Amino acid sequence: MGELLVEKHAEYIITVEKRKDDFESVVMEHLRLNGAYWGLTTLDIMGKLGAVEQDEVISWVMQCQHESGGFGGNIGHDPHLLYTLSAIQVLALFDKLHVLDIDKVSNYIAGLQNEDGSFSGDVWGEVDTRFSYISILSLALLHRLDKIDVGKAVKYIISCKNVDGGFGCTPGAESHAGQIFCCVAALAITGSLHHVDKDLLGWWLCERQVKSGGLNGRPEKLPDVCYSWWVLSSLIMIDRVHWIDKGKLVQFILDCQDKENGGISDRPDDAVDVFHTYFGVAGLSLLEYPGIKPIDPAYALPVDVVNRVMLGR
Ligand code: GRG
Ligand code: ZN
Repeated sequence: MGELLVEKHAEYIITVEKRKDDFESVVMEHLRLNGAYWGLTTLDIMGKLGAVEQDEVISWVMQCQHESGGFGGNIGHDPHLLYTLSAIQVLALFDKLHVLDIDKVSNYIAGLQNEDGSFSGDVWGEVDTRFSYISILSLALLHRLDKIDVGKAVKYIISCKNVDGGFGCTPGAESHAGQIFCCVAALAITGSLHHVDKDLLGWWLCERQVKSGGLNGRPEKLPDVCYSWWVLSSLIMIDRVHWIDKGKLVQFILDCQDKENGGISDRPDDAVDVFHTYFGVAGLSLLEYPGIKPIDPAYALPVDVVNRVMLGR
């Protein structure tokens, strides 16, 4: 059994944050605010957030805000819910939510709710249960859930439930672990988990574990470290995590580490990236791996940060 190479992963994340002109950074330019959330959350649960120049990050995050109140992926980019959530999460990590004009940001989010309770990701209108989760989580962190029709939002999410117990991106769309995470977490945050058939969904989710110990996102697909987040967090929220072999999943994640240069990949021997490094370390946190801070499966933030923001302690 190997071990989690905390120092190497921290160094990998910090250098990716700083490099601006290599291949990965160029490809990721338009998603930088997402990348910042994944990287910084990983550093925090590994106890390494102190290595980051906090003022620089916050000043850059605030420059990504658009006059509409929403955030773009980088300075000068168009606003979208995806980056707005990342901005809120990064500020929450640093205990800096007060720098936000809370009403302005929450009005932007609330303005994207549609008549049927669903949410569009931005002014262009794409509807997806990812955006329901993002809006609900963002407004919960800002203590502004009263700005939307939560009842209708929940009703829309339930209309995306399938006969296999899972959820898709829109009504009638196939169940996918990523979408299940979004729907289950949104229901958890709004206190609506009674709408989930826990045994049926738990069965579908635990069937995602394959021989190598890894999890896939749909039947017949390859295992991928990111499902250690999407599937595992969902199983925890519905109290069915004991239905998978935790030891084998820990081993699968550890086998996806780049032992030389740090970082975690989607499956053994592939190239590492910041996203899968988060999914691996956050997955290990959910599996109670020693030395890693607990992460909240619904808020996707360290439990101490969620307690500070939601309970004021
Ligand atoms: C704050 C944790 C957090 C999330 C923000 C963006 C978002 C909200 C949620 C995304 C949920 C989602 C749909 C995840 C799935 C991503 C993924 C691995 C898609 C790949 O799907 P396929 O079908 O790959 O291309 P497979 O693994 O099925 O071959
Ligand atoms: Zn993946």
